[in-house]
Amino acid sequence: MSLLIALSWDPAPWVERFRRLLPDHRIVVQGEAFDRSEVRYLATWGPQAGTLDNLPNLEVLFSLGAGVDHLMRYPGLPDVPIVRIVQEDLTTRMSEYVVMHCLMYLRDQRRYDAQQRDKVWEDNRSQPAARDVRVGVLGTGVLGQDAARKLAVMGFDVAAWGRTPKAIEGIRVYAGSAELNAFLARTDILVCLLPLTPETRGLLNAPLFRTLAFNGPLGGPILINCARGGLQVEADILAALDDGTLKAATLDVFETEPLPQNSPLWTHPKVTVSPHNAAISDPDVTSRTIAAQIRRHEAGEPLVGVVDRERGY
Ligand code: NDP
Ligand code: OXD
Repeated sequence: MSLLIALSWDPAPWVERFRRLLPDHRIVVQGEAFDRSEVRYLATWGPQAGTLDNLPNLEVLFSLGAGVDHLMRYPGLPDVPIVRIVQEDLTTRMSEYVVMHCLMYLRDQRRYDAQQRDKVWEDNRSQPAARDVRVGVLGTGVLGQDAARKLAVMGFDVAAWGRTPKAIEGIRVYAGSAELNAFLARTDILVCLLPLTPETRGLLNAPLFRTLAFNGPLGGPILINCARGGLQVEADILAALDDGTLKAATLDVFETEPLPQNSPLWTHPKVTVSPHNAAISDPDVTSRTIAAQIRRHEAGEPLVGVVDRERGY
């Protein structure tokens, strides 16, 4: 019985961990010779063409991340349960990223970074209170809910938007396209934690930016996208930053990754860039999570985090 590891990065740290955690399973790596009929499980990120083909006894396909858009676009995706990462470690990392960037904007940290570089001692601005800053979280799933709750703990005035209505204590929840504009109109900082699907592709575009609140205490709406680059239209973000529709943007994800050297986003003074690492899948925690799922599956218990293939997330 084999677990196949197929990654778009160095598999060695994962192989070593899985061999330790699953000594009764053969751990094989894409690119080496192995018997494809022995493969029962596949742990993958960004599989190349052919990786998922001809695995007649595959039982479960594990995404090494929370998102599964990298699998959904695979032609001829095997008809087995697709399981994504749902784990506290990843969720906590994402909420740290979201809270950190919201606080950076609240406290105008980019300005003080620049002032320090120029040895400028200047504090002549008013300091808005978190309670007066309306943060809107796109996504009421695992990551959206946790980020919304932690932002509320920091005192922000938080709302969230999802596909279906949900109750999140202390958070006003909007749902569906009918309530999107009302949600945007009360949003000073927009945080995107939606999956990339055919419905959400390109959602972060010029008309959406124009609907955001313009009367907030930060001097204009701010975008934080830590979900997927395919959700954003980068030309619209740049135009909105340049004409003042957006005050600033923090982007962890991009239409093309790695972000091309010639992208104007790298050097735009209103843009903060990070290299798609808002929430990594820590190898120790993630390999333990997947090994536990395999044990659960083999004991006849249900898998956690099974993706709805119809919805695509
Ligand atoms: P979940 O599946 O738990 O949540 C997805 C949320 O999006 C749900 O609230 C869902 O609504 C909502 N949603 C989906 N489609 C629509 C739509 N068309 N309109 C409105 N709402 C919609 O996902 P997670 O919270 O775990 O993760 C979210 C995404 O974050 C991942 O898909 C991944 O792309 C990204 N990510 C990025 C990382 C990074 O480092 N940059 C790390 C980890 C994840 P409903 O519940 O009503 O169906
Ligand atoms: C994920 C990611 O989906 O890291 O987990 O992007």
